Amino acid sequence: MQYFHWDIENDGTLWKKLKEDARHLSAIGITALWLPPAYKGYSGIDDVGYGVYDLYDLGEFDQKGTIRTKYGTKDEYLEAIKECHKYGIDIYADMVFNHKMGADHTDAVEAIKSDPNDRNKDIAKSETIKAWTHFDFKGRHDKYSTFKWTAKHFTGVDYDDRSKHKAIYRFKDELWSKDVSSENGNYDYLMGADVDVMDPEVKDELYRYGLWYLDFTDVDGFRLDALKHIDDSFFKGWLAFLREKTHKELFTVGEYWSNDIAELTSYLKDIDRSYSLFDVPLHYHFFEISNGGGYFDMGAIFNDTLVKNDPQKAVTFVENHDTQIGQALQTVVADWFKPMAYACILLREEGYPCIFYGDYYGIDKYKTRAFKEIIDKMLDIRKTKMSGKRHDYLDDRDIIGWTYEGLKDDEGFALILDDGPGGMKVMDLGKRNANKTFIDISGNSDHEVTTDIEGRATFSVEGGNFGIYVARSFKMER
Ligand SMILES: [Ca+2]
Ligand SMILES: [Ca+2]
Repeated sequence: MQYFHWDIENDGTLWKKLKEDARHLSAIGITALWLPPAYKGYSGIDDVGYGVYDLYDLGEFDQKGTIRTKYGTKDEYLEAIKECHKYGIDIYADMVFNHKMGADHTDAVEAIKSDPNDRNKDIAKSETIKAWTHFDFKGRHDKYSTFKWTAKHFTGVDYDDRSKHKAIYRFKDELWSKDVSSENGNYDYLMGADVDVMDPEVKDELYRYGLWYLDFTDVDGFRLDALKHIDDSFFKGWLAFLREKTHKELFTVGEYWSNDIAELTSYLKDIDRSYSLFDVPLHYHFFEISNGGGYFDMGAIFNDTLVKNDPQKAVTFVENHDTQIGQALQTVVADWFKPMAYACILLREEGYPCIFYGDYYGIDKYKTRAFKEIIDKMLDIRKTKMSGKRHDYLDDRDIIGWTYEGLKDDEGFALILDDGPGGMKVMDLGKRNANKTFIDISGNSDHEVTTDIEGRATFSVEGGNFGIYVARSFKMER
């Protein structure tokens, strides 16, 4: 589960809440949590965590007007992790290395403006600018690291404090990294002061930081931010180093925000498949179906997705803190389809599914719906009934479905999904399930379906709706 959304209250209680929630999360079947960036951001308690100021300040030092972060203090963070481990839940920390923000001073630097639409092109002569690139972290008093960031550790900025001019400035002695996304010519620059991850001093510091973080927090893996903007080779080396030093698996998933399966596949090749990626194309399918008025070809729902092409490296998700309502990449999956999208990631064995906090608990600020009840049911089915042979029926533009036959005493389940006007489908639950009665536990219908002597049955579904059929004897685990 991604254990945050963008608009969580900045009251510093998330780590405490997590500590109290750990037992429940474990009981419903959550095995790992992606937590938000835990370090101090430039906007203090308002910072979601992506506006990184000091990577070593996990809510411990009086910097940016606060000791705690949006989510709490360093001690509360460490306690929450400990409690999760007690219940067998792994923790993945969010690593934001692409940029830093809220420098303590400016540096005078020779810089050249890049064309915003083709950053390989210079559009002015070199000039001396005042760049916000000097970080000395006075409030931390050199605890954990004495490293001070200055202009030479960055490639560029988007503001000159001398002319008060906003533009994309590349430092004259630096070049944009080559192995980044080619969007806008070269997508090395995203925001803030762009960290030059290939600089030997920076590389040393970030390698040291990775070891420190693992030792200090005891996290089990990572979520890597903004990979389109960071040289392909960096994290491959960083993770290899940490895995070798710690002898741990360090499961890692990267955010490479692209809807193009070919781009994701080529990125995975470049990093020797050393970490997983979020299945962005699958998210876009969910978004399109939910806004498509039935016209999406449901039979093609998994085509050109990571979960189909490289399931072992696919982290599937329905929504995240960037796609949610009010955010930059807003591509909200509409409510009517959301449970169906969760069925697609939770009720198949391919991929590593990630539930969004905002979908599970709802987002108070926007009064969005909480899907806790139906997700809990699906998690139960995932744990107890997703076994045996699967029969796929991805063969129709509107109504699709699949069944699992189950193993031993279990009867498996059948799922039917429809983005169109409704109808029916014959599906096979296997001979082992002949002459059994199945009921819909989705809450959408009170249908009962009985299989024939071959284990087949006809399932019907209302327009734009779904059903999850389990044997009549099924009881929720809790
Ligand atoms: Ca960059
Ligand atoms: Ca359709």
